[in-house]
Amino acid sequence: MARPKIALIGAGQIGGTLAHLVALKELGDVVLFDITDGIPQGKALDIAESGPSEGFDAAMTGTTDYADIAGADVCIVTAGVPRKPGMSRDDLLGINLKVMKSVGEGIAAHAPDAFVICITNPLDAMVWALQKFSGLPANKVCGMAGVLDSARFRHFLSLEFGVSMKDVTAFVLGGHGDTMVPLTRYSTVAGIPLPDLVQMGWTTQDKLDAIVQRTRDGGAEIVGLLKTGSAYYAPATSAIEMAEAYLKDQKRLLPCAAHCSGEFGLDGMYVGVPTVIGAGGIERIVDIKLDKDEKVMFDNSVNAVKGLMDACKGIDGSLA
Ligand code: A3D
Repeated sequence: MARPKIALIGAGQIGGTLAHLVALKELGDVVLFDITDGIPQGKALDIAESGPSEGFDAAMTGTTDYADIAGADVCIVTAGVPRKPGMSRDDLLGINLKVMKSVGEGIAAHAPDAFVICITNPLDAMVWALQKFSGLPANKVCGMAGVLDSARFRHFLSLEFGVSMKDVTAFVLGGHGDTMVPLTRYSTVAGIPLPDLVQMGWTTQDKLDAIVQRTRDGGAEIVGLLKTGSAYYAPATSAIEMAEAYLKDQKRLLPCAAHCSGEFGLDGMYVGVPTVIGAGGIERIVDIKLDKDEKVMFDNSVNAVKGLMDACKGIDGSLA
């Protein structure tokens, strides 16, 4: 059977890291696409030359021609610009919306059957626009954010509790921005919910609140340290987890930006929700019950995403 074909649209920091991970995990052959000639070809050749040492045979191609992504099984989109210190994700909207238009048209023309994972920020509005521009089925287009935000939350919690990250599960829902919603009630250590761990004296409510806030600020913390761009190792790993769930039909239950039509009382918009990812793409949205406080936070986040969607409609009339 032929190896799966994985197209990476955008060969910058995340795109290059994605290509390396695909190769190391032998998930399939890679086509790295970018508008800047030389970068995708150079990164593809560099990674291919690590094959003999690592022992992988995945083919690596770099290109500036959309025709080369033909028939891709998965497309991961990072094309656009990242933020710099002092910028919010929302500041990227105007420029990245135009990028989503060209990327959507390229995918529609050459890889209409692909499972598409968008990473470009501001995430929830960009994945919504990308789905509209591409015309692909909504269950085949999703956004990566919740896996990363939850991984950051899990990392901070494992440090606080002194336990393996493997035993910490966490859910961060809502839009990928300052209003994201880390759900402490649905986050656990080996099944023990965080509020119970506070009662058991494993941590204090103040410390937990600080971890929640650090999770919300997780992207900005890295931007502040790097100064020249945003995070790329953990974002790439998170998207690979989603791609692998699709390619191997794993039915993973992962939070991601998915098209809600009825779930969580939403209609026709993308926001971070728990989903099941398998060979059918986003096979299910898990409509968990939110309590009063969680609902207030989730609605606040949804409203922030709606504001960005309205801004997109103002820029590009075809989205209205
Ligand atoms: P960067 O290293 O700048 O790579 C972006 C690449 O996109 C560059 O190589 C550009 O040449 C290329 N590009 C620009 N326009 C186009 C186009 N029209 N078609 C094809 N390629 C194009 O950025 P990065 O890889 O660090 O980040 C990429 C995106 O991911 C940014 O928008 C970030 O804000 C976003 N991001 C999202 C998360 C989430 O959790 C959602 C996390 C980190 C970064």
